[in-house]
Amino acid sequence: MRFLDQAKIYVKGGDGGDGCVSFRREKYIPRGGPNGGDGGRGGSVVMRADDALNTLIDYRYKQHFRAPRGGHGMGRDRTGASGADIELAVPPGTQILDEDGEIVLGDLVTPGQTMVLAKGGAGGLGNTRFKSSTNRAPRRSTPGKPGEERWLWLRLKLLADAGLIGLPNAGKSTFLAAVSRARPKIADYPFTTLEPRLGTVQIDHDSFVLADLPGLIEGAHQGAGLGDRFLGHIERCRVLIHLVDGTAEDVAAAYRVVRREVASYDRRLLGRPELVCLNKADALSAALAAERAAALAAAAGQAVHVTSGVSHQGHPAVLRAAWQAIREARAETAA
Ligand SMILES: Nc1nc2c(ncn2[C@@H]2O[C@H](COP(=O)(O)OP(=O)(O)OP(=O)(O)O)[C@@H](O)[C@H]2O)c(=O)[nH]1
Ligand SMILES: [Mg+2]
Repeated sequence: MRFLDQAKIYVKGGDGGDGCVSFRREKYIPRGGPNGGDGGRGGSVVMRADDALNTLIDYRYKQHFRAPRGGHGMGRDRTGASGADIELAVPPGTQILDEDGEIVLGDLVTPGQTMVLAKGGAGGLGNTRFKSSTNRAPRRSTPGKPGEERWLWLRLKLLADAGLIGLPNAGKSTFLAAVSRARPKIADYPFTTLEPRLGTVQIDHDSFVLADLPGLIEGAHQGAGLGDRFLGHIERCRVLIHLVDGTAEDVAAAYRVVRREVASYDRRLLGRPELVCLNKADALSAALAAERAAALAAAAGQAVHVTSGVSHQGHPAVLRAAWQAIREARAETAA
């Protein structure tokens, strides 16, 4: 399994408008000269990197993009209108590959960067263009050129630095929404999140990519719930942020279920840096939060963060700790 980071799309530039055959018709001038205008150029399909986006998920639902055609030329030397370009927004870091997914045609790295995917066709020539000393009344014009068309693969190289794990309903999507511009679906029932979602988190002057993952239940490694479809994703995260719903009676048990599933999938994942959070603290009294945080810390064998996706309590501290751990993990991989 991989993140939703590739998509195949079809793009077509607009066809050019046709050139026009027309002659001047004026009173008292029996044979007016040619005045057919040129066709307008077709619109192009342009791709633009937009940092408000972080997945290619939109391109799973809409795959075909056609720019409008150019207007046809008209009499009285009027040129047809150009077709407007259409712009497709993708997250920075998107690569554009050929139809076979083998040749990289372009790389949109910085926000605002653009690339033309399919040029619109040139407009045809009107008969005015064919006037010559030997042919004063040409009946000739050319049709517009067809717009370029092709299939392309989009691939997003973005990998999640950190992943949110926990039981269903622990508040993972709420956490991601609170700390990034991502807008995952949030609802009060288990398995709201069916696909991983990525968000870019800004902390101080740094940023990292955080993945919201589907909830995990007992037996997940054998396929229960969304099962190992989900577990494969956490392999790609350098750091795990483990949210435990603080309103649950037994937070230690909730923590252990998730750890057991992670371990059954791949024991090596237990060695991943993990930040543990007692979440939904806003729904608890201070005393109860402290008591549950202590129980959770004992189960986790490390200090825990007390957090809330509602009040944002604890978020800066968790994000800073996550960034620190990501930096260390990156340094290790680089070494
Ligand atoms: N009081 C309180 N409620 C929260 C908090 N975070 C999430 N919730 C609520 O808990 C419910 C589940 O939240 P989600 O963010 O969808 O939980 P999730 O972990 O993404 O759930 P799945 O995607 O199903 O695994 C929603 O009704 C949220 O409004 C929090 O910090 N405090
Ligand atoms: Mg969710």
